[in-house]
Amino acid sequence: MAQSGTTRNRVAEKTPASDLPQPVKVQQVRNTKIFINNEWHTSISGRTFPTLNPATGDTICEVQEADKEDVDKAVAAAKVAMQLGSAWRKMEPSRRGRLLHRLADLVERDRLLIATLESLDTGKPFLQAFFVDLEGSIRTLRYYAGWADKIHGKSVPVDETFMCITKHEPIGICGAIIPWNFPLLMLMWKIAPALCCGNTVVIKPAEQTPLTALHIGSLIKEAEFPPGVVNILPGFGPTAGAAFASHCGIDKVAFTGSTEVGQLIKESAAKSNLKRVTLELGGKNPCIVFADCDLQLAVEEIQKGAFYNQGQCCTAASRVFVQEKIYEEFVRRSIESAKKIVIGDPLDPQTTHGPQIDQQHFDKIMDLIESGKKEGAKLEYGGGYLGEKSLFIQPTIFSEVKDSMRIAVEEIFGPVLCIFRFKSQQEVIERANNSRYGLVSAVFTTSMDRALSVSGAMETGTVWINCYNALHVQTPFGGYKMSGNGRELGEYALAEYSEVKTVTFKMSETM
Ligand code: NAD
Ligand code: NW8
Repeated sequence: MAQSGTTRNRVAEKTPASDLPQPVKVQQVRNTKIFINNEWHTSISGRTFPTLNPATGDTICEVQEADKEDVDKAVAAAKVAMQLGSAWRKMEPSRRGRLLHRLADLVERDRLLIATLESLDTGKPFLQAFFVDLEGSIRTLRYYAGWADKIHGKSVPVDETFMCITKHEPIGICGAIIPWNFPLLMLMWKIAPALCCGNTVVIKPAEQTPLTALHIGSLIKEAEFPPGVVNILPGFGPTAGAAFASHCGIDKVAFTGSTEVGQLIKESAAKSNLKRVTLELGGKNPCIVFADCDLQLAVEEIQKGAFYNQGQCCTAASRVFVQEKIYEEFVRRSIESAKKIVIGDPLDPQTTHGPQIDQQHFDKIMDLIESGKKEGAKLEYGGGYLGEKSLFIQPTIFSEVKDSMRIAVEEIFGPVLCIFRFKSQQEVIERANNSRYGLVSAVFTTSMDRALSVSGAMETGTVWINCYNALHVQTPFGGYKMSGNGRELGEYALAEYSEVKTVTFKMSETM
């Protein structure tokens, strides 16, 4: 059902427009080629592909399409850059940190342009790109810049005739396969720890959203990273992406995306060279709202959690369990809160909700919304889309959702909030954990005891208590169960980008 009429339910709190960052007018996108060895290359096949603006359906520009042969070329360059005696290999660790800081400086300088490109390519509101994606990216670079000269091993006491030390060495050539929901931020979560540990990288941005990654290519060159240290290959998953996973010259792949593709990557890694694999996959993230919580806080945080980035977050709050005593009031306030969301042009500073990424994804979300209606969930708000041929889906709220419905089990990755009813703590813990996923969960309560005991019981890599999407570059992020392998961010991510070497000296003389 197409919904016409008001796309603007309410105008957001007025901030004088002149005080807000403004998008840049992009006449022509400058960086559209394959970036290898600090140079721009056309594809070996000669093919290009268009990248679209999801808000309008227009082609933003054509981009060179990398395939297996281009991946081979990039891996060869990354290998030379990594060789013993190369500038990168010999570089003092603190200089690697300086380079990462210099990259952060350049990202800050181009912040408006990069946020504009991100908004055009993904459809996310420009201000969110500016304040969240760019802020997170800059912080990630600076955090790992600081680690570069602080990565060290230990001396290990064994018996007195030996001296044993451990060294943390780079793994080698690290592939990064990036999704379309946070194209720049996910790239930074991978390249910052990889480079800080002294690796070289080959990156494949998602085919829907290659533009900010390519801009970073130009900044890598300007920051004067040695050629071949960072290589960027726009292209498709089954071609360029699959070539990463099966490549015997790639030592590690870090992937963020769907569980299905994560499984394919691990399989190819096993069959090729047993490359290391870290995976950040989906979630079906439970939020537990106890009757003793600060209700308005819970409503607002969960709302942001469910609808942020049009629901296209691996962290999306997708199963909200509300204790029966406050259930009706939670639903009522959630509807009130959803009415304040402003759907519109992503470049408009008032807009808080943009289009979904593409037609295929739009169709998948609408199919799941229809399944919710058919299976008997109660549609409380939204459920439609705006206009013909548009990718805008209304924020949607279902109540009376039952655990076996498709919308309760499958990752929707769209703006759909599903509300469930629960009675007891024990019951809700079991239901919350009854999922193949285990990325994040949230607990809303004013009882410290309850918060701590429930957080202990959650089978998820992150538990947020009285908050949501509270990501910090200093804290590790990753999944239990089928939500992934390994951790990104924080000190823990360093372990995913280094090999530990034991060096044992036999001493001929002892005291
Ligand atoms: P996807 O997993 O297909 O895409 C993610 C990345 O993997 C892209 O760069 C893509 O080109 C690449 N890729 C695809 N097939 C590949 C292959 N065979 N080998 C190597 N790389 C490959 O995700 P999608 O199809 O864009 O989205 C589908 C669903 O995935 C979404 O609905 C959502 O549930 C999930 N998803 C999750 C995240 C996340 O942040 N965890 C991000 C995007 C999508
Ligand atoms: C890295 C990330 C962040 C940050 C702040 C606010 C809202 C949502 C997200 C977010 C360093 C510092 C801050 C968010 C980002 C990525 C995903 C989901 C949510 N990140 N943020 Cl996958």
